Amino acid sequence: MKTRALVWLAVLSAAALLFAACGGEQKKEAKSAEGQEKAPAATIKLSYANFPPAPTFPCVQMERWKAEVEARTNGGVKVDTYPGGTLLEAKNMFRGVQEGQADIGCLCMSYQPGVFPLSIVTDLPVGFTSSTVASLTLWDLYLKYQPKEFAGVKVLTMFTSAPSNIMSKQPVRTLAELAGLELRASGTPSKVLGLLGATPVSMPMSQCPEALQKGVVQGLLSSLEVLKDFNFAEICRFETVTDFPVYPFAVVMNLDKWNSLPEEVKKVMDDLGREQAEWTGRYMDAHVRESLDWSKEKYGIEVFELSAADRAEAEAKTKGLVDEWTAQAQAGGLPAEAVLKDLAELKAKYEAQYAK
Ligand code: DTR
Repeated sequence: MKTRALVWLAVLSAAALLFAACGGEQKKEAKSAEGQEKAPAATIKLSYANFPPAPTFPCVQMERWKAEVEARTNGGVKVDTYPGGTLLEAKNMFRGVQEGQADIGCLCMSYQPGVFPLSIVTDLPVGFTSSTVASLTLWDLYLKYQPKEFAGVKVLTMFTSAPSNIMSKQPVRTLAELAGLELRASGTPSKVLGLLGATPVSMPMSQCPEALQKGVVQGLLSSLEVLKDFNFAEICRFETVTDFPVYPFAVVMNLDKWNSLPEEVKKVMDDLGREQAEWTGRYMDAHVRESLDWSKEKYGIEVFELSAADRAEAEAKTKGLVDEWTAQAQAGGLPAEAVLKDLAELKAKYEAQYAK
């Protein structure tokens, strides 16, 4: 009796499976017959790696991109996000994506000197005053020059941080007070600090909380939203607005993975490239203001502005970095002068368009 019941159960389950499978097929056919191309039949799963913790701006923009892609493909694409270096770390992000350890990765170009010889032009001291302007300038330069440093991947979007300012455990009211101060930075912003007499300690942002806690550094040079997102305001009670360089980022996809995607999915992602750059810039600029208010309210931080004389001195001392980049880029066969000219024109165009 028991055996017969089991046999029936098996027969019924097999029939149910067969029915479901046929139903699925019919559903698929019906869909394409109706021309509902938007929702691919099978869900495409993509992994997206990021190096800093979830509340920070590179991850906030990642979640926004995920939501948009999932919605615009009617759930045909599912993006699994990995913040906090859980899949790839800051320095192996680019290689990891090329090798397929993650389908998509968000990288900061300033963390890998020499790897992005053209795009890194945006982390020079060229006077960006907002992330929106710098992000759109970077994206347009990328589209125009299609630099071969990104030939091994599909670039989904680019954006930058807001201009860098000093956050410190002790007051830095003047350039003179920078002398010998150990500050965390990276890439060209580190060189800026060195030229101004500070002692730059280079490392990705993800290592900064520990370096601050352990006293390896007395502060950092970055955009001010980290006061809130990393709670740095608790330890760095003094901020100096210097408007030093921005840090450029790229979101890249493994090329084989990209080539395997259906055309309608590629279109959704291509359409998002510029939009995402602008969205991130605007989010960043607004979040810097919010973070400053929050830090004043919660920790009573003090904010200093560099004097006009100090600003002029900083500019004079660091403009050699632009010449250095120009010489290096030209030696590498890049049209450095044209890139700088375009950068200045784009910056002016977007500054006119977007009030700070
Ligand atoms: N300013 C760069 C980039 C950056 C700014 N905010 C964050 C937050 C999380 C990671 C990176 C960044 C830097 O200081 O590394």
